[in-house]
Amino acid sequence: PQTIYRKDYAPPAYLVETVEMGFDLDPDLTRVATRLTLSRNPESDGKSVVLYGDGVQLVQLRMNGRELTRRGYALGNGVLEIFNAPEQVTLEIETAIHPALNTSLMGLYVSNGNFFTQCEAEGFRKITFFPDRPDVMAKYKVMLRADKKKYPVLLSNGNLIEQGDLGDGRHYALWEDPFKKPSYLFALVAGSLVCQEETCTLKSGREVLLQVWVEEGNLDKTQHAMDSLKHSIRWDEERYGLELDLDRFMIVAVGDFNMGAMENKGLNIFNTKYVLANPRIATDADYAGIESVVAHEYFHNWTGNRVTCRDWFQLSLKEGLTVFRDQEFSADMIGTDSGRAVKRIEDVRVLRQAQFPEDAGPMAHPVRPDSYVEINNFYTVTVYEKGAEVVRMYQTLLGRDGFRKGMDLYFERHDGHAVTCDDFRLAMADANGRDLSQFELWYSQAGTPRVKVETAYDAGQEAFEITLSQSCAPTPGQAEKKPFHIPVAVGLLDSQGLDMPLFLDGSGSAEAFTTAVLELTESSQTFRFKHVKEKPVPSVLRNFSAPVHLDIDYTEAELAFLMAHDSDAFNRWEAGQRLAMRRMLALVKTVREGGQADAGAAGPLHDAFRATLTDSRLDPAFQEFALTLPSETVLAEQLDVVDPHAIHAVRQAMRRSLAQALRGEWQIAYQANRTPGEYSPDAESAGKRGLKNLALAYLVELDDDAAHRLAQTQYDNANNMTDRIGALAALANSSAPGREQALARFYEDFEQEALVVDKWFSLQAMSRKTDVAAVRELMRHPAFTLKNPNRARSLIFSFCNGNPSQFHAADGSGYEFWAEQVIALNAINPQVAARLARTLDRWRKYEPALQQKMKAALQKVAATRSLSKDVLEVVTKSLA
Ligand code: DPP
Ligand code: ZN
Repeated sequence: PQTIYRKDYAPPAYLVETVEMGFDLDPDLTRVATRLTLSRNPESDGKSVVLYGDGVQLVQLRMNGRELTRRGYALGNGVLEIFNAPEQVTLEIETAIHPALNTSLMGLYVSNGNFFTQCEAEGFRKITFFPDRPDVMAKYKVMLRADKKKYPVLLSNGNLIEQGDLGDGRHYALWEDPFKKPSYLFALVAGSLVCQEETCTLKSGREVLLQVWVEEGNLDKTQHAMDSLKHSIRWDEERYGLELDLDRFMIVAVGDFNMGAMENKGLNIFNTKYVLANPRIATDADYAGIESVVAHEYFHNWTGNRVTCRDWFQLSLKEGLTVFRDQEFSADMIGTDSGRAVKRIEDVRVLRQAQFPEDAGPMAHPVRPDSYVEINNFYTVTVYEKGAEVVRMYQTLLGRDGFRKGMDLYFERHDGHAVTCDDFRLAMADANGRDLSQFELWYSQAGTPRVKVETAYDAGQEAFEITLSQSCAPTPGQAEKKPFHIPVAVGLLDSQGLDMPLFLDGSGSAEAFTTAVLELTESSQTFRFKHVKEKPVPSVLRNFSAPVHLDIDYTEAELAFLMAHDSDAFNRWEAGQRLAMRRMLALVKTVREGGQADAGAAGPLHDAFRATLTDSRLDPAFQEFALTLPSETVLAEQLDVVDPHAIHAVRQAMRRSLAQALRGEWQIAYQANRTPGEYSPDAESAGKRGLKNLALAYLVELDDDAAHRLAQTQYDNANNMTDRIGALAALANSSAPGREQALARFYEDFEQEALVVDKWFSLQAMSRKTDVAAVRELMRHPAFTLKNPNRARSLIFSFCNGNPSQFHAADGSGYEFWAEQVIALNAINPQVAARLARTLDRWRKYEPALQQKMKAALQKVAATRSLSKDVLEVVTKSLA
């Protein structure tokens, strides 16, 4: 397959002004008539109209009123080219497609009898031939025609202009989108759906209609999504002065969806997972996920839709920025300082768990990639989450007000246009009179930089020096890296644990502050603080001010001190993680050398954890995170050679020793954090449930009668899904007598709720008791299917990515299973298959015996015939 390079970008030869489409919807054969008006692009000297089509049958093609025969155009490899076209062109294109056979879930497809579309990134070309690239923006008018009984609801982007009967049992609806948009934001929905609707008054006084569309029977699960939408609208007005520009905003839930959701103009289409919630079926995490995804897609209306990407290499322009915006929104929705910190910890955990490994592996790519084979493979944690960190760094460097000025200038300059990451950076720089040219390296260099910290205190001079040195390991195609522009937020603690006033030498500011943002721009730089009355304990990279690895030598006593006193909650958490990590890595070494995973000697860690667990001033949500050990994946990242069994054994031993040593404290925390009464998903109650369920999970590590009873009682009495699933997960990991019965009962109780059945599969897939054979058995369950992405993810992905000790079975059976599933999924849905293919991309990091078996599995997939370019790109790069 062909590699596409960023450097080859050329503007399109023709621009599209208007698009009129007529759909005759039928699951077996849908006819699409498209009428385009195009004109030559003054920015190009090309004279060919270039259209893309993927798997669509061309029925007829007319140019300026005349039918074009095969002599008038060339068609091959999904490209239709009309040579030497006139200045102004009207094209009439008729295509035929087969929605019911479309299992890729890209383009127009059928889910549970209803029609849906997904056009990002290049799905529109599965509907008709079109200049399907984001820098071609046009106004759309869309006529939908379908059987009235089967498809009573007909939706598309923008405003409903007209609807009526066609007489033959069919009806129609005509939609018009007043805004120019790229084709990836096109959407239609047709089917039997119902909606919750509300009106909302915008800041300007304009009234808008908000709708959440779902299948019948789900109207009791839409309120939270609706509330989240209203909160998002309000927040974007207040924080960024951005108002909803449409009269109607629709969200539609669909059970078969490749991703989380999609920001089609005025008609967002969502995975049901990010819409449907009530206390019976949704956990606290589900509620939070819905709130953030609803916000994310809504925020795209400005950052993505009004200002869009020039080409797909710029994907992070909209995604990094919009993730940053949804992160800030969620933090504001919690509202408290400790809530904000907890949200930050959560986001950094995701970054370390998923993005740091990506950045260190064979698929590593810059936030703005230079090349791709399949763009769908670049909807990554690097583009999204690291991209959001890059946007956050502007705010850290420029301040909140400076960042807002940059946003205002960005919209002033680029509203209605398709632009690049450089345009965003320049808006930030120009609005603040700053030179941000070095900052560009965050977009062009892959890899996680490493910042090393060295300090020196001079009591005589009352001076404290911090020397920061940066480096970045090679990544594919990038052997040498230039120094990044890294904001490092620093505080100094005195012996009482209080923040010292900071006087940074050369900063020119006489004002005392307690956190300084040091700007590291060279390989190595020394920063000097004056008037430092005693030797401080430095708190470095506060609030995780840059997406880097931080190498800093602390004693265990210093870590315990920071954990107890740092005013920066993020670094309090970080200190605890470092303390635990240090112990665990030492134990892994012992185990690798043939010793026992005896965690008994972890005295200082126990003391520190005990202090956190019993400190009643702390926010329970913070306690939960602080008392959770670094994950097996995060541990693996710290090692040169990964032995997943040693890591698992150590983490388990550590959990058991913490359970044992703090048994009484866990029991007290369990009782103290009950949330009796009616369920509410608010952050405070959710935090308590989180800590309570963590206490339960630790206690169940003891696997004794008392713990079993506790879990069983919680299961029996639960009035919400968070408590129910918390208890079930605890039981599933134990040898409790009620384990099997609880699992069976859970299924019976929730058989009708697809999202809960997903949880049931997922929980078993990740149970330490589930091996490859048990997963194969679960695949034979009547409720299992590979065709539904959520279901495939719930069992297959959960096992391969979320159950390392079983997946990495010494005999390689996990890898064989993985290869089989990648191959099976490849034939159904390449995008989902390619995601699963990523599971083994870090195979070179494992111990030799496992490495060989992983490589064989990868080679097996690579040698499969009719591999999609999605999967081919992943396995080829993994083996390279
Ligand atoms: N553009 C979508 C999103 O991230 C991806 N399907 O919101
Ligand atoms: Zn997005």
